[in-house]
Amino acid sequence: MGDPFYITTAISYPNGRPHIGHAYEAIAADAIARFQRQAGRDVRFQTGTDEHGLKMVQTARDKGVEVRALADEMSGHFRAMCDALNISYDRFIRTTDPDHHVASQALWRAMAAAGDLYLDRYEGWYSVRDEAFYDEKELVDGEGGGKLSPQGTPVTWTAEETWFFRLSRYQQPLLDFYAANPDFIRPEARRNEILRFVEGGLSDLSVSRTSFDWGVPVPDSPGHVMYVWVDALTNYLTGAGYPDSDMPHWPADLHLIGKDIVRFHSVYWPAFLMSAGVALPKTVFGHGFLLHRGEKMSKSLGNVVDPLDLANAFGVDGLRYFLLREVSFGQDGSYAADAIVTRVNAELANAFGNLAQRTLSFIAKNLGGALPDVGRAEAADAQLIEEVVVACAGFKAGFGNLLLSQGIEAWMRGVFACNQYIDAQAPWALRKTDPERMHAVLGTLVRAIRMLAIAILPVVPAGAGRVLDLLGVDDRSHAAIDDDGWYARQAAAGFVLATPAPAFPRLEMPAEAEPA
Ligand code: ME8
Repeated sequence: MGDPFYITTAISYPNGRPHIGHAYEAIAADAIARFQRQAGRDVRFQTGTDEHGLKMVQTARDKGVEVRALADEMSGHFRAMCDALNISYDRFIRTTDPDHHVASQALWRAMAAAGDLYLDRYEGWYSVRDEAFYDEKELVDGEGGGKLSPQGTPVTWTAEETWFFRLSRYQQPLLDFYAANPDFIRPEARRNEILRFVEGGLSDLSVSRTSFDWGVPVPDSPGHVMYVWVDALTNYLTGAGYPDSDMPHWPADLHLIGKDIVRFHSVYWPAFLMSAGVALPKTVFGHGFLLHRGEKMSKSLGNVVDPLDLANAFGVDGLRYFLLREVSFGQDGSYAADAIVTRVNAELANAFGNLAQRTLSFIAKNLGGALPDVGRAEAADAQLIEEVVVACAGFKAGFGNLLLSQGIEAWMRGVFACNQYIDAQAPWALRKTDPERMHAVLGTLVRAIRMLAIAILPVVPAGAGRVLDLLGVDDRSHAAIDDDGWYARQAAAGFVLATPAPAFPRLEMPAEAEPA
């Protein structure tokens, strides 16, 4: 086993069904997890649901159901979404899981033992939608004259006895940590926001609630449940085995989250961990928001779509490819049905899918499925393989550095090189005129297709997997991409190619009543 790599998504509030933003985060994390597995890392990938807090309590009350029943039902939808989208999680955690309560209470006790928790009265503003406390100075005026959080959500005045965490103590340690670990908060714009926020001074944080009881009980403090973000953040440790001292996957390599919750992950979370004497995660990456045709999703605009409807309309691979290719990772991105169809058809169906389909079905039909022998090689063949090697290396460099769309773009250059090569070499025409040369060209294409399919697996695992199944490729690791002996071995073994079905079907442009 290689070095451990622990990647997590945010855990979602199951107060409603998953939306495309949740799907986007899961897909991005999954592609990174799959990529790291190919690189030989011992990957642990966790996602799940964040089930405590006032938002859950209020939603259940509004719906007239038990909060646990709401959590069970909606958490099931999140898990089903992950399964449908080919998300290769190792654990789907629910914060109602018993081991999570154990971990949360252990972390609490460690912070208490460090002298960082004290009882006092909290009076201030709370946003139930954000599950966040805000300072008066952060609030903005709403249209009706009321106060809103900086995220634009309603705030209510709360006053209750609560436990406080001495966050103020951690201002300097956090600033020192950010300075020593420039990659802790990414991308750069998010890092700058957080630096400014922490430099502005930190107030102690209210970390328990007494006005409701749906949460993890505070140890030895009847009537108090933990503030939902305390137990929510602890999910990452629960998944690593905390409070067991043997935690091979801790510290986490990557917490992948949305830009709205970077503060919780890069200020509160490392402060809790410093207090408890637990190692800090390596990177918090705040991805952008997904907008529908440039507009925020909202129930009132009626543009909230079920990600499963999108997957049904455009295919799981199509949706995955579109989101990772279209959105520059870290920035906001926009989606719409016609943009998905255009992108998927141009790049997946036509450029790559057709390349594989034409080449492999020609071999199946005209050579009885036997891999073409070496034929008569020309400089163009070696040059194509070189371009494909560079394209795959570009993909790896992009994904290794969380520049996902750039990685895919580099890969696409390899696909385009193959298509130019086909046009220039015209292998189908060589069948009658120069079969020896045709063999060399087809063999070169098979080698290129195998490399490109292995590289793109994390993005489109189903379709690329089908191409590799067809070619009988077992080893799909990064090391295998550069193993140019594969072709000769496979041909010598007498491998026979079956007639392929298209791995990346073309999509129809939706009628005017588009699903997205
Ligand atoms: O914040 N586009 O849960 P959540 C992209 N429970 N990403 C989006 C998005 C959009 N339009 N809308 C939301 C929570 N997200 C907490 C997290 S972690 C210890 C606790 C992202 O269900 C959002 O940024 O509101 C977050 O990363 C994730 O979806 C879950 O959001």
